[in-house]
Amino acid sequence: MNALTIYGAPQSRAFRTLWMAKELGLDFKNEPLSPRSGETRKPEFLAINPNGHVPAIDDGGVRLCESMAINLYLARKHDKGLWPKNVADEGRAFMWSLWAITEAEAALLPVLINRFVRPGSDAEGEAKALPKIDAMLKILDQALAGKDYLLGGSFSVADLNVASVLSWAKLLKIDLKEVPKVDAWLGRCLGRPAAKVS
Ligand SMILES: N[C@@H](CCC(=O)N[C@@H](CS)C(=O)NCC(=O)O)C(=O)O
Repeated sequence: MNALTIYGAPQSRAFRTLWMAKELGLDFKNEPLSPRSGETRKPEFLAINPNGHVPAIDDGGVRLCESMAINLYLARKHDKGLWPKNVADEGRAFMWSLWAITEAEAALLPVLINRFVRPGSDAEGEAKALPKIDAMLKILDQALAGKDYLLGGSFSVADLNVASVLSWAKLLKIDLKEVPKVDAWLGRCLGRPAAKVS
């Protein structure tokens, strides 16, 4: 029996957690609930995550939601080289994980909705979001100056969390030529074997 169950289809934000579990080489079970299908509103799932959102995990009775928090927890618990080596870098990993949601995802989401989720539903939202995407990508590009990964020389939970959100930029075919360091870093991160989750 798997101690760890990950709820959420690989095409959803559960991709972030499935990638982390594969990086860590964990034995886990995936319940591939699809968002907007009604599966996330069933009482059995609401007992796991009352918000009705994926990803969520049940790790031997530890029930968590929020993709970034789950990944920080798993990387810390299993300490297989993805967890930062000092408290300053832990702070940076927390910062980048929150940044991934509040800056990167917030900028990308309106475009994802308008192009894929409800095509043509919010052209104005997309137009407002595009400059925010440019700004957020420039900040990330500057942060990557002189290093291969966000915390320095090696891939960490900070990279996985930010790159898993930035994978939407690839899906949306956002042009990354003005941000070459992001382009190369994202290629390195998403090219990892564990990032192929389906
Ligand atoms: N901030 C949350 C967002 C989770 C979320 O909104 N997930 C979507 C799927 S990608 C969802 O479960 N929606 C529920 C539904 O529409 O049924 C996280 O990062 O985990």
